[in-house]
Amino acid sequence: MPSTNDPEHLVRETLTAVEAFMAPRLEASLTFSGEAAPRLVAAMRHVLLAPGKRLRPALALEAARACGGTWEQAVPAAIAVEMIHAYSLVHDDLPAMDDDDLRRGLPTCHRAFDEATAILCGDALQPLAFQTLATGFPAETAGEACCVLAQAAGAEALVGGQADDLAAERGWIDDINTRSQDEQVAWMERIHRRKTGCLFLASLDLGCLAAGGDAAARRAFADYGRAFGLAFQIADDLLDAEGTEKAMGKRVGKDAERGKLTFPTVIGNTASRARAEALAAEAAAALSGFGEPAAPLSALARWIVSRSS
Ligand code: GRG
Repeated sequence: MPSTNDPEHLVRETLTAVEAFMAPRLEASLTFSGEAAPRLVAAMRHVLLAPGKRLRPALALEAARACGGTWEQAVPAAIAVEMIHAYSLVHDDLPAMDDDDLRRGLPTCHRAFDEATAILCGDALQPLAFQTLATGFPAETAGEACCVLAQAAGAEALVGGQADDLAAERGWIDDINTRSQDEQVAWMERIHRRKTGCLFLASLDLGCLAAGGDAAARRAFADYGRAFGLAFQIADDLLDAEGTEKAMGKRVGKDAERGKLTFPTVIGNTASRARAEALAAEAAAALSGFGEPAAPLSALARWIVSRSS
């Protein structure tokens, strides 16, 4: 278990430990004994085992630990949220959506395989995530766990946020670009809360649920998660504007290319960075009552706004 007072070192240690802990478990989650199609399983392995940061598993595992539980208790939660995240990346990269060639430093799923296989790969990861929760959580909490993830992945969250984001980009709704700065900021926050934030919140909540965290703990993690999610997204916008393809393992500069609203384009780079840093501090403060066990999560909130990938 990571143990240091240097926040950056603590994050590096935590993410390395999460990766080492998760890798065999993610691999095992794709073991099928029946009739899964080999090309489909190869695509699922390509995306789920690709080198991501594993932020969502880290949130689930560390929330469980901060609630007095163990990483092991939160394994089904950590696997399930990474499956939903991986599917969303595969579908987001498709020609019908973002049409990207590079993801996590590797060819996107439809490039490595083909478009139909990539669609089916996302389709297969989703039910597997819910099966993982249904079979991995104790019977008393399995239903709630499935509901938490379903809400975060559905029409009012991940998919809804993505749909509204596309609608704005493709001009299917009023031109957002003509609205006031305040309206544009509110619009971006509403998109990001659903498209990115809800899955972070679900990761934390499932970790708490796995460890038997009480209602007060779950509320504190929700406060952390809301601030963390927006800070992450603002930092992601800044990285798209300022980062490199090599460091990011994906194409950068896409937002500007498409004239898309982002925090840097609406409020500027300096104000965006200041807002992200304030949100990171707010996230860390939300967990102050948990003391040392929440140190990795507090450090992670600060790190996501200073990261380079
Ligand atoms: C297709 C339903 C559907 C949703 C797509 C994931 C997503 C929603 C869009 C991807 C585009 C994007 C840049 C979203 C916001 C930020 C984000 C989710 C970045 C990727 O997450 P990281 O940085 O990725 O945690 P890794 O690869 O490290 O896991």
